[in-house]
Amino acid sequence: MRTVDLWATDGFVSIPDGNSLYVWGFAGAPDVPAQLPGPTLVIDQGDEVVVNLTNRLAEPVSLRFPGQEEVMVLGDGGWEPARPQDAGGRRVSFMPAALPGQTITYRFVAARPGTYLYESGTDPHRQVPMGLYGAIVVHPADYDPATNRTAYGAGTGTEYDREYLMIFGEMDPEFHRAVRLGLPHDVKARRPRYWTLNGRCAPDTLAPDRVPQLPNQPYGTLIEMEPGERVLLRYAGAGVDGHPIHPHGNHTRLVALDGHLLRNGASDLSYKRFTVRAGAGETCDMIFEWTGLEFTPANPIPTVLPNLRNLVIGADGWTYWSGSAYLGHKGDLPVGVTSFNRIREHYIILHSHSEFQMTNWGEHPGGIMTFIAVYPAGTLGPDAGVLA
Ligand SMILES: [Cu+2]
Repeated sequence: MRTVDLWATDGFVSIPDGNSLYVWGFAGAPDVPAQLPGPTLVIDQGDEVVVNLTNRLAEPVSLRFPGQEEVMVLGDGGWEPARPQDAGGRRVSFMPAALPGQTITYRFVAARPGTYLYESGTDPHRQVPMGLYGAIVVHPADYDPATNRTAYGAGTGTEYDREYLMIFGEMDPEFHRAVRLGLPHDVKARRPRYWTLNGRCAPDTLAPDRVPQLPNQPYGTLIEMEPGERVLLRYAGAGVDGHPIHPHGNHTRLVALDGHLLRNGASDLSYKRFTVRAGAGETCDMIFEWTGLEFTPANPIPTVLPNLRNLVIGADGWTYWSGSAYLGHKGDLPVGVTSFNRIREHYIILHSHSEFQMTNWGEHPGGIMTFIAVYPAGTLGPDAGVLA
């Protein structure tokens, strides 16, 4: 059995344009601000999970666990099925809720491997966009981080070398301000200005996990890999909008939707796509591969240098490029250009193909954008891309 303690509370998140935004969210400890997204629950298949939710907000809050089985709530007479709540002939909550200051206890069985969301089941049209969401990753029964990294079990074609979780959302500052001040707000007037990847807006997405300047946005999304590796990308749509996501460099192979393996008996139903839409409430699991075409300076195959305009060299005066098309080699950069390249790695962009979602209140680049960093073989180490 696994026991998880969550607190529904409030806090602020940082935006790279210098703004900060009032949010609601889940915290993993008492007396700390909400974090965005809530703590990621990494569970082993078959585990019985007990979640204690303490409500520090001024209105009822509940938790729902779409995709999980045997969801129960602890009542006066013991465990009972978690049912929607009605009052005065009106549905007031999809799940039994904790009143302000109270604690409620849920239980579920993580019967199936996959990527899932957890989120508020009370006034979800307000509480989820305010930030009351997080993700559940269920590793299959035979998963072993040292010897058997697989999303859905050995033999399902979902073996991988590294895994990364990406939760998409968006924020409307007027709505957040209205909630903070207790002002009325018309949900139909919703107008997001910020789009988030693990609660962060680019370029903060590139910063490591748990950096001090983002105390309430602990999860970075720089994807790190070596050429030839299989990288599992777990997308979860926690917002209201759809987020069409693609990495450059290669297609991704979609292996599961909403925690369901795309396989029928012996027939593999997975397929490759360039852009995969992470819709509201949906999750997608994909395998990404990039080989670098094995270009080396000794290789007689001619290669074309990347277009300098695509590498943000020029008027901006900075780049992530090593200066060489060959992984692990350094080339010349124009005079006056600053390079953020560390060890002659390559960077591949991954972003929302709704290009306005790549902005922070109209300013590009921002929003849902990150990089896949491909390091020269043998340089990355085994610890990158392990969800613990
Ligand atoms: Cu693109």
